[in-house]
Amino acid sequence: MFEISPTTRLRRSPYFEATVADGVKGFSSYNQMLMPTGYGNPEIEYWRLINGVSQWDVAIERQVEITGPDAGRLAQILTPRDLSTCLVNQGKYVALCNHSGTIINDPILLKLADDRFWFSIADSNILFWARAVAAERNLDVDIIEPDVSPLAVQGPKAEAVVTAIFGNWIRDLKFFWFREAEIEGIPLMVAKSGWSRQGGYELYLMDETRGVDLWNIVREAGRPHDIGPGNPNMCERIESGLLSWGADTDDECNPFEIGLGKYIDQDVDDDVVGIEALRNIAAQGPKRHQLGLKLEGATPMSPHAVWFDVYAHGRKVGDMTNGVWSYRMKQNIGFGLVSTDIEIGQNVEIHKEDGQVISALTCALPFI
Ligand code: THG
Repeated sequence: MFEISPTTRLRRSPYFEATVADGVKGFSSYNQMLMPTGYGNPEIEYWRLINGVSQWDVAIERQVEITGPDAGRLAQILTPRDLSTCLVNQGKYVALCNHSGTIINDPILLKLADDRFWFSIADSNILFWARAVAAERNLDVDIIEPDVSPLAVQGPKAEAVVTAIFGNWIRDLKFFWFREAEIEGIPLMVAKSGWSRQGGYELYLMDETRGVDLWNIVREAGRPHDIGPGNPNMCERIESGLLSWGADTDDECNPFEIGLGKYIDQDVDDDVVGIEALRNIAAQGPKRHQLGLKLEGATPMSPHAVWFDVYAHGRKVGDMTNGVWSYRMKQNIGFGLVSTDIEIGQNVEIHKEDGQVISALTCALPFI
């Protein structure tokens, strides 16, 4: 085996020591940071998320903070979702696209004030992108990566845990809304959100020196509910049809191909980056779409690092972008990014990189 050599370019989360103390077994890299990927027992970690409550170090979801007189203008220029109805303390899931309409990130946008926004980003450099667009458009804004590090509390018992920490107002938070709070002198934003469909909250820590303290507060509050450590869960998110930008998308992927067309408002102003290309794509109809794939066989597949070819009628029709053993469905499932002439309920073949061929049935998303 080999190990990942330390380098200051692979940044550590404020929760790093706490995750090591809790027995983290693997890391991936995301936004030039180490992201925990498991604590040694994927099945226990999965059922804890489905039936209980789990705490995740997701500091890798970095914030791009835009402040200043033109902050709202820039936020709208960067996304083809209409932000005119977004209120202070509200979040929205948005697509960021380049000038060709290709999706380059899928953040949650948090509106902190009329002149202050966070893009809570997926794994691509939006700090550079936002600064470049702002400079080209002569906008009066400041753009930084602030000291903000989310900790997710996910699962059906998350509400009880987070309410025990902060009080009953937690129960009134609407999905993607957030509020500023403090616990033991630790400043944070509490949002009702998270990358699972099991319900939960994200605590946006705003002081990186207090990461271990916050981790331990959550663990203590969660003790009566058997909380344990977890991480963005590959199996649950595929069952639930949640997108992983960069894993399920390629360099030509547009929002209409991956089920995000509902977040593209075609009547936003013409100065929104990519809107002209997106209007054209919408008019012509996308060439690919994302479908579920249910694979034959009862041998759990391991996570794979390459896309598999999807074949139908003896020709390649697309890719299987991610796949996983579903503990609830008791079969291997995955996402297909395939030609739009492949329909729901159709048989296809998955050609793995080792030459193995597996039959699969296409289906609608989400699986569950
Ligand atoms: N939390 C925070 N930042 C993030 C993520 C997160 N940044 C990167 C990445 N995750 C963004 N991706 C998603 C994808 C889907 C959802 C959230 C973040 C999501 N989708 C819901 C759905 O599809 O059912 C709801 C979408 C809606 O109704 O608007 O929750 O996890 N801080």
